[in-house]
Amino acid sequence: MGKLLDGKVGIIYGVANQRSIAWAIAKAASNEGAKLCVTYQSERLAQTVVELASQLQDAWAIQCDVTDDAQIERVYNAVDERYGRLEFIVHSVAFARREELSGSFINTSRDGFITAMDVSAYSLIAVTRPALRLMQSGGSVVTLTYIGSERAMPNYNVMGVCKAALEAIVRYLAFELGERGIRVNALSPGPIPTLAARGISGFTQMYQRFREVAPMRRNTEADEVADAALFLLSDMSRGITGEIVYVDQGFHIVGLV
Ligand code: NAD
Ligand code: IMJ
Repeated sequence: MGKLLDGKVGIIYGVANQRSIAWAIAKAASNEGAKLCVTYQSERLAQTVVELASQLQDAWAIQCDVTDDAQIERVYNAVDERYGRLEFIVHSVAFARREELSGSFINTSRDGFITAMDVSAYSLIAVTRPALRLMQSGGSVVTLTYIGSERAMPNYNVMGVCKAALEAIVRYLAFELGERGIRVNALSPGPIPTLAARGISGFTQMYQRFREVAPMRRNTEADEVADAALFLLSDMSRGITGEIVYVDQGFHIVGLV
């Protein structure tokens, strides 16, 4: 009793390993009493993610490539069968071809643009629409964005454009789903050394620079992103929708970096 997400049913998209922001959110949500379905992109990740999910109370893992509507439908059918309802969704998914994330933005290919947009922006619509039938008592949808959506940053390139689209999608979904009691928000963390960040050219340098210029003079931790997610997923944030919440040690307010 008294837990933030007691008895709520949620789906978390985008667990790849123990470093994933989605995994930090899964752990935090589970500790607050949520029943969870965590999803992973491909068979290659199955063993890791099934093993991670087994560490949680009342959680199971299922494969879902968010570019495939049939796989998304399968996830909701499984949730329907098990619980018959859904209270929240966490969308923590992004992908662009590696060659689009270095070098000149002007060389972004048509194909690379479409792929990145499909996986990283459109998928929020794709996973929200079929969830509506299960969200009869309202709900909360949370996605993950990055400040590269509003500021031009080295190497972020097409992903910056995708995050700008994603943030606009958050507002349009919030606008439309508000009357059903469904809220839609985004978290915008500072750089965290996950699979999606390590190995990116210049990441280590900018990770270190971040700590020098952010008002709080330290890096962002996945656990503090997860705690902010708990707020957005719970009734504590019942008056908030269409919002972008920065979990970045104040980095976004600084003018001189
Ligand atoms: P991560 O690599 O652990 O997570 C990204 C996830 O996207 C992976 O689980 C991957 O399997 C999944 N994915 C990619 N293509 C997919 C597809 N077609 N179908 C289903 N899943 C797919 O890295 P992360 O840092 O935890 O990233 C999670 C989210 O956080 C992303 O949206 C990312 O843009 C955002 N974010 C990350 C940082 C950071 O510095 N790490 C900062 C701000 C925002
Ligand atoms: C990613 C690229 C360039 C600069 C970057 C990042 N900075 C940060 C990230 C400064 C913090 C991480 N980030 C916020 C992302 O959204 C990453 C998305 C991403 C990462 C990869 C790496 C592997 C790959 N494709 C990817 N697609 C999206 O092949």
